[in-house]
Amino acid sequence: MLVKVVVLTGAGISAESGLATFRDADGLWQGHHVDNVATPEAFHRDPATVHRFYDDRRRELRAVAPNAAHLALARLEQVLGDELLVVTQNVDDLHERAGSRRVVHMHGELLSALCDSCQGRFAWDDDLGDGPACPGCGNDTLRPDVVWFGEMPYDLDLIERALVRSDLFVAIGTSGAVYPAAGFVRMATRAGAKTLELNLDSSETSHLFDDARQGPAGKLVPEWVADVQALSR
Ligand code: BV8
Ligand code: ZN
Repeated sequence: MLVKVVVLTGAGISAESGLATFRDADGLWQGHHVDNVATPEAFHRDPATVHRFYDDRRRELRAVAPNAAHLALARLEQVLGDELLVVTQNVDDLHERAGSRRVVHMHGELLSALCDSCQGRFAWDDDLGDGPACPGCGNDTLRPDVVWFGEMPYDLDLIERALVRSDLFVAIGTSGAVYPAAGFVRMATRAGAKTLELNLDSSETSHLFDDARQGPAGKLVPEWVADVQALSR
């Protein structure tokens, strides 16, 4: 019998690919204060600094590859099909590059640009700092298509529908510090789902999970996927 699984991922799943996390010692928030690079106010106040922050991350993304954790989740999708949904807080495209198709980027994507004039969204893998013209309306009002603090995350209805009908909720590589994502474990528990956390060290929400395993995602996720595969044979 196939179980309905929702997997939430955070920066920790991409750490072993060489992408910085946010809160770890050498994390993204160390070099930049959140309020200067990840809020709409910061973008209106100083767009050049915000563009540089995201243009640098977009360039770094080209130089890295999915790791064993991303690849294991893509294999799990082969087994569970539509019964698996990956909800990521990450703006990188490593889940898709690993072969996952059923991925929701609740905080947006680095490889997408959003126009502040026509609200058009365009696949984008180049810098935005030099004010390129919007392919839709021609205005130079393109911004990174990411969800900043104070902005509404994407696809919350779809995510909440999947959570309330889930049998199993798994959080991988996330500190549980940012809402509404950090609240999903409570939503899943209320819906009667089993909950599992796979994280390098304890998070702000570890105590809310039925089972919390600590270690690198590149080791824990393939082990967990192998267990699920064995169960569903
Ligand atoms: C909103 C995109 C209205 C940009 C991001 C309730 C209470 C308190 C505050 C709030 C609240 N509700 C809303 C707020 C405000 C705010 C918020 O949560 N503030 C926090 C700081 C207190 N939330 C918002 O503003 C959100 N919008 O609320 O809109 C609304 C209200 C109600 C309902 C709906 C909407 C929007 C938040 C999104 C902001 N944008 N990213 C960008 O990427 O630049 S957030 C960004 O930071 C990430 O996307 C992610 O969400 C977060 C970072 O967290 P993690 O991914 O978990 O990364 P972190 O570094 O923290 O942790 C890494 C973990 O991995 C660690 O635990 C580490 O141990 C582990 N790890 C490391 N290496 C490994 C590993 N694990 C395994 N293997 C390894 N190798
Ligand atoms: Zn436009």
